[in-house]
Amino acid sequence: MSGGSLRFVLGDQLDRAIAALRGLDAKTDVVFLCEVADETTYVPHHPKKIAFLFSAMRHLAAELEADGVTVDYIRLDARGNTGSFKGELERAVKRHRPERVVVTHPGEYRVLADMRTWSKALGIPVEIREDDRFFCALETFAAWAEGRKQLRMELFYRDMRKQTGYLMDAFGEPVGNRWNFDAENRKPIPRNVETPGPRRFEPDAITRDVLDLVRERFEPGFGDVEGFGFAVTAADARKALAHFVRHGLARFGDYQDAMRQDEDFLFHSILSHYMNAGLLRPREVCDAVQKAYDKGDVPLNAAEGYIRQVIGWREYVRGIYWMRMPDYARENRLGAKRDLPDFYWGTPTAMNCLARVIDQTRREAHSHHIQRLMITGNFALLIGVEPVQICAWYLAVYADAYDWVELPNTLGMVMFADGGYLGSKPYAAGGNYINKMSDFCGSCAYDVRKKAGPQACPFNYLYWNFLIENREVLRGNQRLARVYSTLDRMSDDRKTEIRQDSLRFMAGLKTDEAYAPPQVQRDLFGSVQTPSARKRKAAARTG
Ligand code: DLZ
Ligand code: SF4
Repeated sequence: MSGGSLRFVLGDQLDRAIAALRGLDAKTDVVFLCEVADETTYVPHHPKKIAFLFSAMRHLAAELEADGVTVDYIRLDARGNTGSFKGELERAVKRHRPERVVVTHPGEYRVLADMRTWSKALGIPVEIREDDRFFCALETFAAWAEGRKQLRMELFYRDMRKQTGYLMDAFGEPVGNRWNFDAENRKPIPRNVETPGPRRFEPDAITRDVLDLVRERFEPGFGDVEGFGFAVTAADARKALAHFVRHGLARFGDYQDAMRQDEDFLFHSILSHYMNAGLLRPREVCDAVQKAYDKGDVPLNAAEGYIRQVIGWREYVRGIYWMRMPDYARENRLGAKRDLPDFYWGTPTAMNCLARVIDQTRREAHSHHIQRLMITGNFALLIGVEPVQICAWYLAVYADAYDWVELPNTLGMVMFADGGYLGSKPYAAGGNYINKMSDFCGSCAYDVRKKAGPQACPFNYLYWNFLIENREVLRGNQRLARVYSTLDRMSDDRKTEIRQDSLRFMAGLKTDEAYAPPQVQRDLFGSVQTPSARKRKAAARTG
């Protein structure tokens, strides 16, 4: 090529209109994509997530080639694959001798830190373009946040509604005269409701090749590629969007917080992995939802609830991530240090809610926000799992997880490890909440109505134990004032009982080295160590 630009597209930037491809000159430029071992192993990603990304990458490459664009695509098993973005880029630059490299701002801090070294290493300019798939530019978010004592998602969201015009009337007021219909979105799901499930797609030849590779290289892992049915092209992702808008959206609002043990998806859209990888633009998703509302096909609480997730929460966590990194990844204000229990990686647990949600995660590389926040997240919060370990778990097991979205959601929202920067109170809950929102408790070995003793639902005493253990940090939180007054009124005997039940329960949570679950420790730049490796290193240092 010599002279043109090398356009480097990462695995979660699979959008024909991505910034790095803009102004592409098909005569002189080469588009570059690479499958690299580092990205597949820095956390032990779910095999379906790896298969999804590799297949979508290969499909994008094929589409571009069919349009006459020169594509240099490095497969994971290509000879000489160095296993890293930087190594592969260096080899590509030697092959093509471009004048410059053009990339889009990545979704993870560790990749940005690496990217900033590329120009020097390669001896040519590396242009890092803003990722404009988002509604709110990072600079705009920083300007919005500046000078505010406390950030509030709701205020950011209102500004985004005004800016985008979604669900706004001709007078600049929110449609329905209210900004937020969340209070109407917490209905328990009635029995015998028919749910649509996500649209699934039969693997084509490209996907079948990828599935073979993933089976060989990444199984056994947490989950497998059996039943793989994700869309892997923008065209199919659009069909999945249309399917959701037609069959799921109308009831998404009412039941978005509900959980059912025999239903994996209820009325959720299962579109986040498409949006986060670049197959769907958030704007086209919101446009489709707005259109369905305008046509009278879906109620306002459904349209508003959905649009809020996309233009509000999703953009808000991204803004916080980039404003607060790299320090954010190290936050641990509650001083939590317990190892993640083995059952997160699939060993049995008698707690039915956790067993079901983890099993679904293993099968589908997906669970919905309340399953993540109030089951797996709530439990990790209550027993005090070290934030870096639970963050790595979420990053690994969910097909839609990248650091920009996973870290604030897990470290901030779930673990309250940022001291309330992202959310104003910890989302701690006992068994009552889970029982109200699901049908898990009916088939559980524990009794959700019992508060104490070996048969009692562990969430019931762990909830109070969490408040006792973190009293110093949390007692001043206004939103916890009522629960702390209740705790203060409890007899000493009752508090002792709570402590004893909790200690007994936690002593039984084994973290068995012999099983060697792929637990991970991630340092600032993303290198990962299993606990066994950590312990071996520590032993080597002391011995
Ligand atoms: C998650 C992932 C995986 C598993 N593999 C690759 C890969 O081989 N090549 C690639 O370009 N991207 C991959 N990704 C997505 C990257 O991890 C993601 O682009 C960065 O973390 C930046 O968000
Ligand atoms: Fe979960 Fe407790 Fe209900 Fe069992 S009884 S499913 S542990 S909330």
